[in-house]
Amino acid sequence: MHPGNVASAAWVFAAAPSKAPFYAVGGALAAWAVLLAAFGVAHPDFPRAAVQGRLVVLTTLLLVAATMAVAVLTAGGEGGKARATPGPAAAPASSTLALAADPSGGLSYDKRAATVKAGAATIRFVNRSPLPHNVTIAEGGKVVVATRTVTGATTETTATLAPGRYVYYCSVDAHRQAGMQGTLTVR
Ligand SMILES: [Cu+2]
Repeated sequence: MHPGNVASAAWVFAAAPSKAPFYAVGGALAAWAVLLAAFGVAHPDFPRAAVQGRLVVLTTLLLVAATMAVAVLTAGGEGGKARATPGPAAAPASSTLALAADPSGGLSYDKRAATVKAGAATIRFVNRSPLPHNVTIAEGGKVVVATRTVTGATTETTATLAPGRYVYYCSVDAHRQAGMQGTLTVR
């Protein structure tokens, strides 16, 4: 194994969202150890030459280093993701924006931020509260689409959304000012 290959493999593994690569490299290390032990038992004069011995040591060190690197990178990657992206960016984009109003009558949605796929999108709004609410989507102060205003009901509308940063809010009275708003990322 070439050191460069180890580094690139570790990088690829770090991008993977699971511990699987750690088990893969760890498994390779374990397999190598078993292989080495078996070979040593079968060949009492092993390792014969100094070069052979050095190759064995080098391979073992590389595998150990790769295992440790992958362990650190996979652990760090997961922790980093959890810290850096609070919700929307981490979640895979859907073509449906699903929002719900606080059912107990508070002036808020169930999400402070959301992400939808660019293109034809469905906006589904559940309002189980006794107050009238809607979902209005705007980009740079310009309203793009809005659901009907409903009370104790669910409403749905569709829109074609271009990639960008939007805001969603309730346009009833001063609900937006009271906190009934969030950011929408379209990508
Ligand atoms: Cu409202």
